[in-house]
Amino acid sequence: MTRTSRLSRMFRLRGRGFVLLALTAATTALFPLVPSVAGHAGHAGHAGHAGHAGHAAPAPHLHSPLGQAAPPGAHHHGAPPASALGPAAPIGDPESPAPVVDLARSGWTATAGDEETAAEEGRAHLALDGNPSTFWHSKWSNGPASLPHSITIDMHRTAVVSGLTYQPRPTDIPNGRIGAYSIATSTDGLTFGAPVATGTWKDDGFVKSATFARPETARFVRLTATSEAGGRGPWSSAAELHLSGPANPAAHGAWGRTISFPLVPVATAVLPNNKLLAWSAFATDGFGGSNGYTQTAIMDLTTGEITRRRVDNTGHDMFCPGTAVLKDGRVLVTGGSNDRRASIYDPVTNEWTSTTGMNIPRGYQAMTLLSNGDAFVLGGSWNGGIGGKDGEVWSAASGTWRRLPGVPVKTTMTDDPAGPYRADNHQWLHAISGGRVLHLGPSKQLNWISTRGDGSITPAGTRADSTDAMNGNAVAYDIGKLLTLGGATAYEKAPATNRAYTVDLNGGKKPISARTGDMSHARAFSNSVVMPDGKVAVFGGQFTPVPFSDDRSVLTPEIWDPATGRFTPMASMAVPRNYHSVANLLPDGRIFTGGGGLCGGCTTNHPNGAIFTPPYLLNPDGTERTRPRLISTIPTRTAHGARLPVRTDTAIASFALVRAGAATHSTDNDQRRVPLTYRQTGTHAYELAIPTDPGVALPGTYMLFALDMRGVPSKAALLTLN
Ligand SMILES: [Cu+2]
Repeated sequence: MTRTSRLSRMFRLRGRGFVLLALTAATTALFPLVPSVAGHAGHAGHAGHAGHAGHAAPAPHLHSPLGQAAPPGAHHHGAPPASALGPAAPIGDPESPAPVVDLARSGWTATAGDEETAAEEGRAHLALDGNPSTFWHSKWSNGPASLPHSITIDMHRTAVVSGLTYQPRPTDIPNGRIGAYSIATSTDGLTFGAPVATGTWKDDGFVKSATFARPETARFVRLTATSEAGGRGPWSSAAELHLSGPANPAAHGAWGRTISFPLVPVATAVLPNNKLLAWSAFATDGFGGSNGYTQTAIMDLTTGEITRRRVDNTGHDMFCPGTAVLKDGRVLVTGGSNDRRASIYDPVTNEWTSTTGMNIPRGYQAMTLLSNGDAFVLGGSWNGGIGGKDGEVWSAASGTWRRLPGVPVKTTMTDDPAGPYRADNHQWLHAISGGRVLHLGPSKQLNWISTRGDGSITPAGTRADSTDAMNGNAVAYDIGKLLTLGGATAYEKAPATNRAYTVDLNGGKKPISARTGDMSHARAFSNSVVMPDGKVAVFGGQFTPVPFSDDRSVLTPEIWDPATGRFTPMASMAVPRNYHSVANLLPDGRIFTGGGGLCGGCTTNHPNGAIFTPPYLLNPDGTERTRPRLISTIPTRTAHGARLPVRTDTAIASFALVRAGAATHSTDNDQRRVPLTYRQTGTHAYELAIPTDPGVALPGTYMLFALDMRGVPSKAALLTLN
């Protein structure tokens, strides 16, 4: 039984009274999640308006409490909470957290008061088929049926429902977009109560939502359209309809408030001093040309303070770069808008310096650190000319680049219809022993790469039945084990997949690939993050990837469990995170998501972020679970093969190192999880074995987590493994 169905059964048994009680409790309980709130009392007003992120403050210092979960109803910005009696909220606020979870649609059916079946296929069930290209349409041929039109969902089980989302038909033809609407529910399909939501949706192609005046226990939900959004005719249509119910923090996690950033965080890296480095391009909200400077921002994860800074001294516009966390915790950034440049950020001195430029100019290339501390780069025809973006290696010792004529980019490319310009972008690279690398996508062909001498590349099979999966994700969730998910056969305008695969390198010569459970939602441009317990969380993305568009955004995160191979939906996101968005595991076990856009005056710029608290940290009432603590001082530096003594305040079931991530363009070749072997040396005293192989524990910045018997992680100790 899935968590969702267990939850709905719980609500079914206990009824509405329980839900209201739970929501009220959560309102007060969610606030104490973050100790920094009190310290920022003077900025309470600011935090309350963090959702108005479109107006990025030019001030260099912004204060935003971290991980602060908003209470249910906070998205109404002062209006009564959704559970209060009173007029229904017309539309949910798209910039703030919705404490809801998408209800699984399996077994659902739909009927309509009328539907077109002659001139086109417009039956009601097409609003539930998961394909936004097909849609329910009211009868229009041979004399159209007149407004109003209604469509009724039968869930075939009783559930607590608190909202509906409506996805209009594809934007090429707008006919039938619903304008004025009302929603009513029923337990028997015959008697429908007074409307639980009414309002008027805008005449555009974006996904719409309606929050009910109160959660309703129901089996049937009826959406009635009383006008066409553009007044074009007496029609109604719906590509997809979803229902949502109140989220249970212990099952679905919780979202903090939207945090304003002084730029669109297009690229991010987790730093060893508990800070998050973010940057955009020469501009905070747009890109173009090769301007020789970059807008950066550093978020202090302890205080929430965000410091903006324009970096000029490296002559490097670092938009659309390659990134690698170096063995000493510095961050190497290559190419992008200034396509040969290479820059290094040092978190100790807080300074950027230049290293030697690459031999081959690149933008949208892939990078990874190697087990020997050098860095490997491949691909990148987005800038500096198309094609020939063969491999090269940066030497940590000399700071110079060496071409690898034996590693041509060609065999790593996808079959993108746009050719090499798009086909050699964003490779998934996983460094292993001996300076070697597994290239495992997004092309369906996998390859072993050696970086010795002139280098070499040899085929390593395919990802089971996977197609090319450009702008999908690859995540190293265990030693020699990766999860790949999502992506599309082309960089843009091709349907994304909901399929996911495991790639296991532990078997010997060829990686073993297998299909695992499907995501509930097909997506590309998403970001995925491995958590200390080995589960993988995926955020954002679009059903069909289109740069600088939020059409068909997937707002439901999902968490994959390696033990079951299943994905579980999480609490809905408030802000779409698509092209140019990021996600990173933070040292406190929460997850940062942010960015999207960077398109100047467009409507899809998201100069903000939000922090997701995974279920493992939360009680059902939204309060934080008791976390194990590392009580001994952990050295900030350690070596391969070292034995690390650790004392904790409670019994520990497992320890894991998670390498600091560096994300951009749906790619993070830096993050990897390395579970540790250990022996117990006393009561709550342990000795951890740091792996001897730098191909297993790639040098760099790591977060050390201890997980208790219930799977609750400690806050991490940050250390550099070199
Ligand atoms: Cu880009």
